Amino acid sequence: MARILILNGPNLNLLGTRQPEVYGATTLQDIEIMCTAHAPSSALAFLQSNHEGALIDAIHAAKGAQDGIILNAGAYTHTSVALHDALASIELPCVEVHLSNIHARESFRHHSYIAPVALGQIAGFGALGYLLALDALHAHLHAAV
Ligand code: CA2
Repeated sequence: MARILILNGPNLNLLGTRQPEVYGATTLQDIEIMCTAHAPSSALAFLQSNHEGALIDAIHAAKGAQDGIILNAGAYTHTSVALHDALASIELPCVEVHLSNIHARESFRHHSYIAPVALGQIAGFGALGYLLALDALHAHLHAAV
C-alpha cells in the first residue's frame, strides 16, 4: 500500500470561495475526497498550511513515514529555497501540482523552486491535476520495485 502525503501551501484553504475563474469552484475538502476515491488502496495523508515552517516540518516528517509526496506549494513555489532544500534532503519522490497553468500567468509565477527536486510538474488542469499526480506517483513507485 503506497503511503502518500498530499501537501498544500498558503491560501489553498480558500479554494472554491474566491477567484473560481482562476482556481475553479472545487474546495480543498472536495479535492481530498476526490483523491481518496481515486486511490482507495493507498494510505493518503493530507495537510494544508499557510506557514512555510510547518510545510518544511511536514516534509521532514515524511521521511520514513511516506513513500511519496504530492505538493502544491502555492506562492512558496516561486520563493522558497527552504522548501527546495527540505525536499532535496528527504530524497522522496515528489510530484509538483498547480491548479492553474503557472507558465501562462504572470512572469513571477514561471519559476519554480520545487521543479528541480520534483519528479515532474502538473499544472493547468485544476483539481484533476491531483488525480494525475496520484497516477504518476503510483506509476513511479511501481516501476521502482
Ligand atoms: O495554481 C496553483 O495551484 C498555485 O499554486 C496557486 C497559488 C499561486 O500563488 C501559485 O502561483 C499557483 C495561489 C493559491 C491561492 O488560492 C486561492 C484560492 C481561492 C482564492 C484565493 C486564493
